[in-house]
Amino acid sequence: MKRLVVISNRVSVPKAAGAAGAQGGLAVALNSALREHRGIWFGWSGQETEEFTGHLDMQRNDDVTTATIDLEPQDVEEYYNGYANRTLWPLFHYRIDLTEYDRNFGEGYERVNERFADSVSPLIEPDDLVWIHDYHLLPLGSMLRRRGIKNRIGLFLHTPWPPTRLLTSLPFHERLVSSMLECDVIGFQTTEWLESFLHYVQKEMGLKVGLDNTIEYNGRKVLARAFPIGVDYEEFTEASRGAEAQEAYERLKSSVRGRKIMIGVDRLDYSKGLGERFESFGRYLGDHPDNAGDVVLLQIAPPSRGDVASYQQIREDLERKTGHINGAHADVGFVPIRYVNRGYPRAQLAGFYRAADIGLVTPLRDGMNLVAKEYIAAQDPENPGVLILSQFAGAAHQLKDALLINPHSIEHVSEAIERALTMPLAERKKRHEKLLASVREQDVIRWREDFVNALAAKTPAAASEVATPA
Ligand code: GDG
Repeated sequence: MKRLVVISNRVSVPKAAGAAGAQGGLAVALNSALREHRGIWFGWSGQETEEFTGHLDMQRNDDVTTATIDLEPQDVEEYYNGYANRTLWPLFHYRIDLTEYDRNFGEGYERVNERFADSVSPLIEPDDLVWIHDYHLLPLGSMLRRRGIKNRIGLFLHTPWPPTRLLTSLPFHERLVSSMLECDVIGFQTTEWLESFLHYVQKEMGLKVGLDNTIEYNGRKVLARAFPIGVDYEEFTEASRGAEAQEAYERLKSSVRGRKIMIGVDRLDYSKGLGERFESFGRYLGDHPDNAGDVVLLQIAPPSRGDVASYQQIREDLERKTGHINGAHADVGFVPIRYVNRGYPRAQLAGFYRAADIGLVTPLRDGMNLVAKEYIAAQDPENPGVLILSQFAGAAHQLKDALLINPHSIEHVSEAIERALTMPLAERKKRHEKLLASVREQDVIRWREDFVNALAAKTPAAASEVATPA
């Protein structure tokens, strides 16, 4: 079996055997792929150094080798806080109003990608499969090619791909996309983002796309395909039945004293539609004064990217909105929105999901959204809750039995809350059964097997013959 070299902005490994449950599904999936393929995971350590030295910190941990580099403060400012999170992230989430174009950001982004290429190329052996992740590293494949790397290279984008009309507002957009086309496989979360990408390469670059979704570029064929990411179904359902989850479940249930619970779990990010979500709940409370004391929204929102101004802004907005809605609808012994700016261990999160009658997942735009799938996986099939899901999340392509809503319409979301709260058990079970089948089938293991098989240029038939070691 070929060795796998995974490259992402940050590297996440289990601290010790058995600690995998504390991590996200993506880290779990990549770790298991790396163990199976005896691979290396390369990325930024998250640490800063005064002057870039290229020093590689190599560690072997639970059968996975990690290699990390430190970056200079200017790199972090221009590449990570700058081009990645102030230019590409908002643009890829259709927020052209928040997109900042600054030449220094672009230069920092290229510089750090070159630094990644310099540092990782000596680790790549001739037969290795190279798998690059996400919007931080779009041009890395081309930089590896310039260093003579002839291996199969894949790139997977975890975010949406924007419509051509938005993308063309990015200075040097064609250079960026051309650099991506040096990879052999380019993966997207859904066919929607894939189609946007194919539209761009055809209309803006005049390239030919075959019926098999291969793009002809410089005499080579590049496969572009959708590989919808999933959750680690086994791990998550098991966690949701464990003691830690049960304790969290009971703690939450007893704290609401018989009231219904809605849950939201999101990194504190403007793409997640938290402000609109709070307003929708405020509308529901206003429209149903008789039921207003009967339902609580638990919103878990660990802060992220706090160095970026738009993230400080959203935090302030949400504090104001929470205060406003709670002020209008709270009573002695009752507060409608519990807004919590901290993270919880995964097992506790699973218990909270299971305790919640409604999962409220209302991003304005999201590549996939794993929270929607985790909520489904954690439910009790005999008494499942209802998922209210934004039509603009990649997950909506798959989870069609959720209550799909337009998150911009507070009336629409408020009506969906009412519908979910009053949905009969039989309908809840029927919907959940279908949703669960889809979450179970399209899990994170399948995602990475499909991608790695495409990267290894195996046909789907051949891929299904590959046994997955336990
Ligand atoms: C990007 C794309 C795509 C959240 N709070 C806590 C916690 N989380 C975990 C959730 C979930 C993960 O973080 C968030 O994943 P999402 O998919 O919902 O969103 P992004 O972070 O924006 O992820 C997205 C994803 O990449 C994967 O490709 O689906 O579209 O934007 O797993 O559970 N985990 C713990 N405590 C928390 O408080 N332990």
